[in-house]
Amino acid sequence: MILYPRNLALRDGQAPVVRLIGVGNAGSHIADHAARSLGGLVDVVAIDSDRSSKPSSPGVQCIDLGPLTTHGIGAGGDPELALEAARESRGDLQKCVAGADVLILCGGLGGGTASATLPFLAELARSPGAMVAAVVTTPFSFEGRRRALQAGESLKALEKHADAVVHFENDRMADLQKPLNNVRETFSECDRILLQAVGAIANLARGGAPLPVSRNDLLAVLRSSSGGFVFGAHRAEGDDRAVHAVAGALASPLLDQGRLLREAAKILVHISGPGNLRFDEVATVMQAVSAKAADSSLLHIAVDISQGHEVGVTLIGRCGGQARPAQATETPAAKPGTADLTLTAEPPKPVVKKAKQEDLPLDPVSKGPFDRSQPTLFGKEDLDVPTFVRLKARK
Ligand SMILES: Nc1nc2c(ncn2[C@@H]2O[C@H](COP(=O)(O)OP(=O)(O)OP(=O)(O)O)[C@@H](O)[C@H]2O)c(=O)[nH]1
Ligand SMILES: [Mg+2]
Repeated sequence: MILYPRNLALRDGQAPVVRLIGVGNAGSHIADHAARSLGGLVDVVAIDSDRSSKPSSPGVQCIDLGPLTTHGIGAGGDPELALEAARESRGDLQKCVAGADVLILCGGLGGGTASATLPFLAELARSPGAMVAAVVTTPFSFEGRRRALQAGESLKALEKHADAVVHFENDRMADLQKPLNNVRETFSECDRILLQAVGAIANLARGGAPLPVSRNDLLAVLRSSSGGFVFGAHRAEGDDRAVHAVAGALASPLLDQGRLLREAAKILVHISGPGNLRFDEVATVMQAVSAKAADSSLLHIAVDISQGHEVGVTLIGRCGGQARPAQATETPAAKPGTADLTLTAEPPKPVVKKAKQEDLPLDPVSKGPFDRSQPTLFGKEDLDVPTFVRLKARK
């Protein structure tokens, strides 16, 4: 039996309020796309300390984070500064989490704004009692050790405050792309995967008819923190739409041709389709998933009648005990589309063998929870502190 500490019961007869909050540049980007693709079915909010990264979609409510602290130009990779900005905007953030039954918080960890604000928001959401799921990325290894550490600290704090944390490694997602893809294609493919996951969780949390997934089931799949998150989604229309949709979802590189489903203790299967979705199509999907899953795997099914002509299949699961090491640099290079692509639910354990930072005789400056991060020093300048902050500091 699973016990849930939070009251997840809905007010009688009311649809759940699902709110997606994107934080920082990457989070605002996701919010922008989600507002278009989720078609107003969920509230979408973007929060950033950088006014230049505002989403263009009219369906997004935008909140400027800490305008007095950051002057609207971002936190420049500094989570301490971003935390001050979040504290300054505490009232706005409190209003932002109020009244939601389910909050989906997303952003890229490793910089300042999202790293500091996402755990702050998750903690604020505790008192109204909303279910809080975070969908985050951790930095590419080429972004340096400091960002990896900042992301690791933030991930730990998120795991403390959120009900579920789904963690995608940027390295891992980039490994899935064709090596010859240009940078823009690689990024937009990473964003597409993230958006699919965020959209699927939002749709599942919203419920649906005729067969909604209970949020306890959703939480049971999302929250088990021991293993990796596995995910696949596909849509198809026309003849054999159910066959093609489930085949596409099972072929998702994030499921390694469905192999990882066999290691998942719990799998959530969400099938969406138009009003003429047939019972035999649902059965076809479930049979195809069952054939790839272990006999002991617990399948949760949700069926949602939606607009349009397509049948959509989304698979979400957790692998028990198969989590790959968090640092991609510590493992052999993955072959696109064929490697062990389980996305870890564990915080990264940054061990960078090559990085050697000499100690310089500088005055120690407290960085709070990020005290253990290694600065990138050149002369007496910390290059991780953005130029505008360094210049201001010298005035
Ligand atoms: N997948 C993906 N990851 C991104 C993208 N942009 C940024 N990231 C990741 O997100 C991390 C944080 O970057 P931002 O979102 O720009 O940072 P922020 O939260 O706005 O923080 P500050 O700008 O430092 O205040 C980066 O280190 C990247 O790893 C993107 O377009 N796609
Ligand atoms: Mg930013």
